[in-house]
Amino acid sequence: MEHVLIIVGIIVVVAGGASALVVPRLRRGRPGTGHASGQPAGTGAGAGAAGTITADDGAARPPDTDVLPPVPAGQAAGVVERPPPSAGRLVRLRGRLARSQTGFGAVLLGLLSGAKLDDETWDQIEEILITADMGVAPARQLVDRLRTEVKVAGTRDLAEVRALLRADLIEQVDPNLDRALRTEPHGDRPAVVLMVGVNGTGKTTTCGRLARVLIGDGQTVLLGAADTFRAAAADQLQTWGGRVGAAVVRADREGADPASVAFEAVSAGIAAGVDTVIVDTAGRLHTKTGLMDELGKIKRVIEKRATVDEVLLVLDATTGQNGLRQARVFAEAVDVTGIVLTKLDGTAKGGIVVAVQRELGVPVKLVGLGEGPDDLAPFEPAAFVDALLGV
Ligand SMILES: Nc1nc2c(ncn2[C@@H]2O[C@H](COP(=O)(O)OP(=O)(O)O)[C@@H](O)[C@H]2O)c(=O)[nH]1
Ligand SMILES: [Mg+2]
Repeated sequence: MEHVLIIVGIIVVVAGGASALVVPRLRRGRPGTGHASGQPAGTGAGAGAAGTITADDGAARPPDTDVLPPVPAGQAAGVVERPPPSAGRLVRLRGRLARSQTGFGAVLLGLLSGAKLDDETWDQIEEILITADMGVAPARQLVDRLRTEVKVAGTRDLAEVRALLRADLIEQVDPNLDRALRTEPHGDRPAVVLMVGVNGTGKTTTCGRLARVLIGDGQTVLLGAADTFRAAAADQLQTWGGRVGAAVVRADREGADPASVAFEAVSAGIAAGVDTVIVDTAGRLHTKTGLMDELGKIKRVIEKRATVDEVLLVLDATTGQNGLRQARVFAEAVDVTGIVLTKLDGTAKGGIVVAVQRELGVPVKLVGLGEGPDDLAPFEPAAFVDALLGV
């Protein structure tokens, strides 16, 4: 019989030096002052030491897994960085979006305030919106409305048409959706966030960056590496954990049962008293049915110990219609509670925000605007539209 070793690594750095901690109560216990963000992991003085916590808090194991007690990871820790708070990030990062939307706002506004605004021009405006992946129906709706508004206002003044366009775009993005991330613990149970999506969309990166956001905002976080398909995926998550001071629960080999790892991660999170457990998953598309079954199982197994508060679907904004098709498949298999739209820095297709929200009836909660550790931002409709328009 194969045994699955769950390795629990925890990296805790205390102010001014390094210290190992065994079975800590982490809640509200911040991982120390750390070091300035931007310093590369694994360099410099004051590196943290790795300790261990036990994932075995006496709870019954799920019947279909065979999990040995955790063993000390003993891995070397890098320098723990202190990420900046997440508030206002989208505003700071909007240059990334504006760069990728080359001409979108300028072309639209040029047409709207240009010499002639006839049927052909309105068709062009609609086409630009469709080309930005907004979707045909929302683009038509926006154009119909804007057309009426421009007529009623009786103006072609650039500032005025810009204000009308901005308001209509914000409405399409829907400022009333609840985009709050549910990451607050429930009494002595941590909040649980499940990250899903196909390979390469940015799940593992988002797990790490979200951990940074939460830790920067004062929470404690544990990461679960339930992508057991490739050992490199767990290593990647562990690197993120090491940088921000989040414990990581992982299997010791490729192909281990992902649901077991998820279960152990949540159990370890409860034992350690962290605020939030973030579980990374695999996204091999060629085994679609298997993948969906696996995600369902991961969720059910976690629910033996805690509530899954968020199922975040990570979508690559550059994949357009293909991404939308993926989203549909995932939404049928798991209750997606929020969308993370990555790689918005590399596309002129910002309209995908509108299309995917319509498709799934679920809000975009986070956006990725680069590959850097702090390039994940809470989504804000007005700041997003301003960036699209190149304000
Ligand atoms: N430009 C850009 N690259 C990103 C973004 N998010 C993730 N990536 C990159 O996408 C690649 C795949 O990310 P990864 O997290 O490993 O995807 P996973 O397979 O879903 O876990 C990595 O090279 C990331 O750096 C983003 O917002 N912008
Ligand atoms: Mg991954």
